[in-house]
Amino acid sequence: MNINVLTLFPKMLNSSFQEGVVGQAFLRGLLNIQALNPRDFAEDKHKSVDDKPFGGGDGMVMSLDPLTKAFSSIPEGQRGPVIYLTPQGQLWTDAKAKSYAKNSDSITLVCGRYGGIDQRFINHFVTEEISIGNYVLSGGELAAMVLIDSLARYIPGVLGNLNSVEQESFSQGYLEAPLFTRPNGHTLGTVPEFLTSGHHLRIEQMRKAVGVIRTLCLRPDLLRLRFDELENYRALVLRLSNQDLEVLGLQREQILKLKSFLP
Ligand code: 6GU
Repeated sequence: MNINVLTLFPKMLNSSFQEGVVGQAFLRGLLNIQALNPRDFAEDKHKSVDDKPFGGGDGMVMSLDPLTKAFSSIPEGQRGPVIYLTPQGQLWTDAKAKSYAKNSDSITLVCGRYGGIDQRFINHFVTEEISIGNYVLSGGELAAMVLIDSLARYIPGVLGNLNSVEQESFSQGYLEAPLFTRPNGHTLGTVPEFLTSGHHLRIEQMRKAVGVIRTLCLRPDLLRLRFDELENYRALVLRLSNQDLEVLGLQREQILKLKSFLP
């Protein structure tokens, strides 16, 4: 996948493709990230990229020409959907990440700075406006990095095992069970008994049960599950010892009260 990023601060993106899973994808050529700086396309002697808004008001606006020239320097066949990162956009989701990764060979991310960009650029070139959450960032770069990271995980070959994406919270509609590693016995607690039973079917069933109940407690908005299934999982979790419940971060009282919940 080709990702073009229009940004006044291209160096900000470096950390996102020099480290970790995205960095590996970049090195292996699965992901090609290209930053374009409107400043390199400014034609006046001060290389200015912003101006006062018509009609007055606080702050500056990114100028139309440097941005448009930077964008036009991307060959037409390599632009793909054009996403403008702005707090006014629709919320980014894992479903959108999956859809872009699957359907687009190229995408272009436009990072705003100052008060925003000239509306005419949006009208003519932008296909979707995206926000990453209900807070304001000083520019779109951090949001672009969030998009790149979440997209990259859905590019075939980026994660060693595609199952590990599919098995995550947002894909399956419930959170994962807590994880533990050696040592088993520790002053901070003992690993739940079912995880050390060696019985793979029981482990998978209990992990799902714990994950579902945990979702109901922590993020009921994420849960996608039939009500009867849910009742089965609750019963399984209630059979755990108090010690196991505690180390899993669950409380019997709270699980019992979940009774009235309907998804
Ligand atoms: Cl995409 N941009 C900016 N500037 N602020 C944000 C955002 C984006 N998403 C949440 N806050």
